Amino acid sequence: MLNRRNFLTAAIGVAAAGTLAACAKEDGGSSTSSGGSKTITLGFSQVGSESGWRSANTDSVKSAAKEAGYNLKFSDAQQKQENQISAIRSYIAQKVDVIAFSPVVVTGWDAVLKEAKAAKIPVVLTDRSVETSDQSLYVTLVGSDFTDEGRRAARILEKVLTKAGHKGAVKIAQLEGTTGAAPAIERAKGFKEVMDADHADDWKIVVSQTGDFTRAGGKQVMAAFLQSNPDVNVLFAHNDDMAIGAIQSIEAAGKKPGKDILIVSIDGVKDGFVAMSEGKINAIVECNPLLGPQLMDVVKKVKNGESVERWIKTKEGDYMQDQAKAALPSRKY
Ligand code: GYE
Repeated sequence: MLNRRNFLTAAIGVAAAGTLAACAKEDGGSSTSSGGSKTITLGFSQVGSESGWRSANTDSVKSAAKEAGYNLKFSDAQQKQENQISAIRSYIAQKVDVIAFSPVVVTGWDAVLKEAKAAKIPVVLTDRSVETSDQSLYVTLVGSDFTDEGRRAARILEKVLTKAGHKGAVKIAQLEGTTGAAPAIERAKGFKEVMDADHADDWKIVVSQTGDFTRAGGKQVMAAFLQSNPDVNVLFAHNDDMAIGAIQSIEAAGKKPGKDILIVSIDGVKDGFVAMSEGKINAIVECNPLLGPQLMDVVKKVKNGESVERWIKTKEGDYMQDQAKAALPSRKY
């Protein structure tokens, strides 16, 4: 049911979609490039602007579209599924060539994706996946393997514990990403898989809650964790921004992040590397947000009717604290 707040947000979404439609006229949706071939119009619905990762991803998409000479229609859904649905509907109405979007949550997309299919507009998922029984509703996913990132986080925590000379029970607090989002579900799954297989006796997730992938969320939830579970000695945060927020609460509680509470997070944004070089985050599993160039490539292929792989994965690495200072200057996001 729509409560008043959601209704207002939905109304704003519709208004935004209307503006998009108006812009489409202005920037000429079906212009022709100098070479005579029709310019590709791409409608892109972004999740929001919740994290450093997301800002880097948005910049990458916009600059790659510009570089490729596409007509990009971009909208920010402010982490609201209903805003994404209205944006996609507006792209269908504008008859864009290809729709790409990074779905805020995994479920609830079938109806709008069927509308895109009926309009013969191919859909490319970027960054996050959806759950659907009809695989024909999207062409491909360009993005990371989040389950593997969760596994890598557990493996790197093994190294962090060894390095810190940690003895005794490992009491883990987990800051989850947005509830129902692919990276939150799959990172938790991958981490737990390694934990259950190899650390059933010594590791335990004592508290776990969503911080919505934001700094404010991480700060607030960590403060509550420290009240309810003052004995946690490890934090696994599903992204750097939540870890950075949590660090503020850990310090406010008179504890040392990176020492009293060992911290592993995912993303590898610049501020994460800064916190790591200051000794406050112990290790980071990289998740690459620079998906723009790969996305533009796929969009062109899809537009030309070429076949593409079902899942185009991104390459990424893992970093320990002692690598942070050296890696920092060359970080691109
Ligand atoms: O890790 C987080 C962002 O979907 C991979 O979303 C992305 C995640 C990323 O908000 O920082």
